[in-house]
Amino acid sequence: MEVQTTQSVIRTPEKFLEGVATVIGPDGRADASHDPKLDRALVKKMYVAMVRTRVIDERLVTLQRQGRIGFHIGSLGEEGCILASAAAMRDQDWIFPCYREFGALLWRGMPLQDYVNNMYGNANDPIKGRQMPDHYSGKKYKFGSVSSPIGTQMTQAVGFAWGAKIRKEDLVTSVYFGEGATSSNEFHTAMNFAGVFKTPTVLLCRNNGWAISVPSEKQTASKTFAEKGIAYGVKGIRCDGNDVLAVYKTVREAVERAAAGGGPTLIEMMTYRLSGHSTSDDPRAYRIEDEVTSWRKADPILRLRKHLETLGMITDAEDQKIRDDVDAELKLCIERAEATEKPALSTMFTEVFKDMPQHLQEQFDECAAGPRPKAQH
Ligand SMILES: Cc1ncc(C[n+]2csc(CCOP(=O)(O)OP(=O)(O)O)c2C)c(N)n1
Repeated sequence: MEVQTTQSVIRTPEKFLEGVATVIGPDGRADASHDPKLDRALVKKMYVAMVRTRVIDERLVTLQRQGRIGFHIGSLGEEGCILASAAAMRDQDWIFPCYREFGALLWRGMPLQDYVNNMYGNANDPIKGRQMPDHYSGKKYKFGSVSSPIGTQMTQAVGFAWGAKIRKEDLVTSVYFGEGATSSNEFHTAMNFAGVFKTPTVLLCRNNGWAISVPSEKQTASKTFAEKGIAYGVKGIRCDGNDVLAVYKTVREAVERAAAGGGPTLIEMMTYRLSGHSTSDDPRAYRIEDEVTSWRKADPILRLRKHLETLGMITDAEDQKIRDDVDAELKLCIERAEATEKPALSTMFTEVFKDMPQHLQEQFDECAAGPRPKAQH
């Protein structure tokens, strides 16, 4: 059956990226005048991480469709801007995620098994199933917590950076959000605070064209999202979000500026959400397939692969091995996660307060006693 969409304007990559500076050209070669000349091992590491993220993402969607996990929200098509920006942060810096950034958390060192446990909410889930799948966090990895209400992470990242500045720590924070989140109160609060207090923060707006069913041109009357920085005295820059070298360069410069006392930067990373919003969404109801097809050709993984080819740094066999390796590792993680018991009932009450308050103690006791006997009628 033909599905009627609500979309009227198709944004091809050419249209969407008009005037945005890129580094990797269509032939895969880096523009010498903008090439950040990164260590080749780092470029390869980013590629491997992007492919791993893609393979994991696709498998998690399958698991959700099979009813083995309840939900997944992924980063299909956005791996370039997510991984390159995470790679551009220094080890001591903190990252505050939106919800599509599991690739950044793995980049920071969280073992894949821990992430898979989070998807199952089992007893080994670092947050013990207290949240939905894909609501990860990782203090150990200097990685904030995913929170469902749009935009909350922005004020957290700015506040955290302000605290670090007061304590004179050499620390920068970055925060991810979609262009839809620029319509939230939190965006304006965070931008104003960051501008006034010159916090060392890099605000990473993933402009992926859509906020669920709302196209980005209906999100604002501004010409760009980056220019929103002007009103707050915050530097705003756009970059090609599917060009790993362009993202790395832009973010790294912003990190260095922030660390040197130059204040915050708002970076609009132009990219595209190739999948539905989440596994709960069917984008065929609101967007035209031709748009998606045009963006498949601008896939950040294909783009970086072409660049690696020009450097003689990848072969088909090697590429296949990266995919096979993550596939095998993932299979094992899933097997283990499925064999792990659910968290104990008591975990609903523990680890929140140092001393459990009386009202929670009463609820805990009631829960532990099991179901109440049925009332007699
Ligand atoms: C305060 C609040 N309002 C609405 C929602 C429902 N919601 C979840 S994601 C989303 C769209 C966000 O789009 P965008 O910020 O562009 O990020 P993207 O999903 O494209 O990465 C909405 C409206 C929510 N989670 N929180």
